[in-house]
Amino acid sequence: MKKLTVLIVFAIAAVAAPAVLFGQEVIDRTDVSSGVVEITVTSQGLRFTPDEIRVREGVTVRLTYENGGGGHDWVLDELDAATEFLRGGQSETIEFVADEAGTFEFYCSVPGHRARGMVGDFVVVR
Ligand SMILES: [Cu+2]
Repeated sequence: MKKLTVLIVFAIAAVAAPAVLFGQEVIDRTDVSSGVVEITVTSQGLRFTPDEIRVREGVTVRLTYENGGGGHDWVLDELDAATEFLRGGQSETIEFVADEAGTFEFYCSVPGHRARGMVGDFVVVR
């Protein structure tokens, strides 16, 4: 019986580990339908956390990118949003309007980083 419990714990850990290792984390602010939504994104290595951001169409997004290390930026082409290139420990707050519904990819524009997974989904819902 004890062996079975251990097995089950390992099975759960195996399923949950990728989400933890790869920073799969969602910020859902679709509860806010007007005004300003404040969101903070961090990065460690080549991973953004959260890597999924959900907001409602029409809100103003005040997004702070806190760079946890290395040289990176945070770019979202479809909504004309981008930080400057930031060094580790630097942060920048930008504001933009989520004026188009859809699922868009945000990414780091440093060569090679997007391809290596420094991306996330920015979801704008109606
Ligand atoms: Cu980067």
